[in-house]
Amino acid sequence: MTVSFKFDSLQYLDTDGAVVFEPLPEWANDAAILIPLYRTMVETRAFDAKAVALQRTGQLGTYASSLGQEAIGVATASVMTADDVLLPTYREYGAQFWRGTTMAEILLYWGGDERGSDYAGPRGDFPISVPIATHACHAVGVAYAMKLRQQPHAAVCFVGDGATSKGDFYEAINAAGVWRLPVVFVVTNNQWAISVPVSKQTAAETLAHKSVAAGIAGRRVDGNDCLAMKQAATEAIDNARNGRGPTLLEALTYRMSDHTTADDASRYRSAEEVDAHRLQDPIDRLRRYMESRGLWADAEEQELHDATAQRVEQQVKVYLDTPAPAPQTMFDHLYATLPRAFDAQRQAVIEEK
Ligand SMILES: Cc1ncc(C[n+]2csc(CCOP(=O)(O)OP(=O)(O)O)c2C)c(N)n1
Ligand SMILES: [Mg+2]
Repeated sequence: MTVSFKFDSLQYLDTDGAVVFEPLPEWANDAAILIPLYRTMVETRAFDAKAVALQRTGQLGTYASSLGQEAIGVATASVMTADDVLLPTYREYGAQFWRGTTMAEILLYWGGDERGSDYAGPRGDFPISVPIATHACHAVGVAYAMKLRQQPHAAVCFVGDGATSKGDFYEAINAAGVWRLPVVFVVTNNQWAISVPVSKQTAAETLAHKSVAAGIAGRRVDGNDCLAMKQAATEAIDNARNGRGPTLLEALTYRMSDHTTADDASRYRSAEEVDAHRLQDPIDRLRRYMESRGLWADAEEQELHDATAQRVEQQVKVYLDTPAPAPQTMFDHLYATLPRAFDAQRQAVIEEK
């Protein structure tokens, strides 16, 4: 017996920003909705370029770029309330900026300063999870607490395509399904897990198919189409908040950058492949769409770029002007009470100064 499931991908805009699927959501003509989305994507990209430059000039430890993936985080976060909880990976700055985490905090984080994970803004949000997929289980815990407290909130957990191969991910979607938890797993399918392409990662037809075995809703969306991304996230988060269960939302995109500044992607993929994906750029697509509707023009574009450059510089200054933490603070957040075995090490670090 053969059983098959089909997951279409939601898409409204083609690569020129022309509408290919209707009806559009009502808000798709509303400049007050679209411009902040566009602005945050542009800011995220400007930040990204600056962060890479800081790393290349020895002013940042390492950095994972979100180039080309900006729509996913920004559009999803735009649907969240302050009481929802974000559990990000290391490539979701767009979502974090939308929610109030600052560029300076992200720079501190990649500069190796723990204070960069102590967000002044969204206090309930989780820090960046570099361990792959472990935070999917934390998202289940967060959502379980929301359900227990009968709160109409959602936990939103971002993972990569590679993360969906981890046991933590399967355990998380299984538990989310059986307990019908208010959680959305946004799978950022950027086609690569460092040097491993999705085709070598799974035999599943799509990553959305993984929802079937967990008994949860599955959806695919063009993650470089900001409108489609916002609409799909709206439905998934609304379902979570209103007791209609979890969703696995597979957002299709492409990792335009190296995996991190410690990687050289030209060793395992061709320039032609990367170039082909430039056409899909989420920022260009939304801009062309807004221009075609008379919602955006060159003068506003220039103004935004100037303001963004200033903002990024100001945040870089905050980062560079922050005195480095004392070396012994590396022990501060390891345990509630530091085990005795670490006392000597901590003391040695203090004395070495
Ligand atoms: C538990 C764990 N195992 C291995 C790694 C090393 N590692 C860092 S990133 C990565 C690939 C992740 O790929 P994906 O989930 O697709 O996310 P992307 O980097 O593409 O955003 C791996 C294996 C890690 N950080 N954590
Ligand atoms: Mg990936």
